[in-house]
Amino acid sequence: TIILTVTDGAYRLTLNRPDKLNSFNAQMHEEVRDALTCIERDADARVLLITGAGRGFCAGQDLGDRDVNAGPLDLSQGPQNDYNPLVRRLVGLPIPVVCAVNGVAAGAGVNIAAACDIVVATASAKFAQAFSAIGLVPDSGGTYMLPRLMGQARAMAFTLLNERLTAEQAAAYGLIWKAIPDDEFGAEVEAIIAKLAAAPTFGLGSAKRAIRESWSSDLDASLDRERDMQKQCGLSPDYREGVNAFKEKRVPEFTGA
Ligand code: LHQ
Repeated sequence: TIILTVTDGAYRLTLNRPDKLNSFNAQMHEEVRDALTCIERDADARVLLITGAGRGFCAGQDLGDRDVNAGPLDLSQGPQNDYNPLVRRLVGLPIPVVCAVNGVAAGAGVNIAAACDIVVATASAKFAQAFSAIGLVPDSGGTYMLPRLMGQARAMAFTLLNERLTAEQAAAYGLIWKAIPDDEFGAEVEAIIAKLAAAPTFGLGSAKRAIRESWSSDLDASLDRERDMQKQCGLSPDYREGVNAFKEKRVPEFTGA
């Protein structure tokens, strides 16, 4: 239900249930878990790309895999066992996570994308919060990420009205980084991945963590964190390489360390 490849430290994870718009069932959660374990253990990992096969990115939970008429369901199990750990692991990965929204994203599919560090979408992609249409609250971090990314007015209307956003709107609202014309999408995603795979990964991972942690701290704590991280980054081989390459007017050769 997924395809995982790696070349030169660039991991590509493709959600692969295209006939169900890559919605999550138990099997897909298990395979994604295993993939993340593999990436977390790889000290040479430089970047992770998440995308979907076919015309959709991810339609959230597979609504076909539960019998809602068979008695009361405990819906906390999905977040507890599957979606919450997934979001925490994406946010916690010490490498950039790029989400290439290749088509429609709905429900948890939107919020998993919103948990990634750089999100691009094909111009034809659509975003739907979907949860409100079936009486649920946004999960997978949606109630946290959406107001922070889009502002509360947009997050509320997006959630409560369940209107579909175009990729252009999503970019204008700050939900994603940018919308890319469909015929340029593959090439531009590859260019982003190539750039990040050759980047000073330790510094990028530190910057990711600093920005993420700023959400729950004040200016003083952020300044202190930057100071401490700068100390660590300043000891990294890639810092030396970056400065030397700049002075020597050549392209740096970063190792990620
Ligand atoms: C699907 C799905 C789907 C199965 C499209 N499941 N088949 C966490 C914890 C606990 C419990 C519950 O949930 C969660 C997290 C969540 O994510 S809840 C929210 C779940 N997702 C949704 O409610 C989205 C439902 N889907 C839609 O609203 C639409 O399908 C979207 C907006 C994604 C796409 O619309 P269209 O482009 O018009 O495509 P479509 O509706 O025709 O769908 C294409 C096929 O994909 C279709 O199958 P079929 O056999 O008729 O071709 C759909 O049934 C299937 N599909 N989403 N979530």
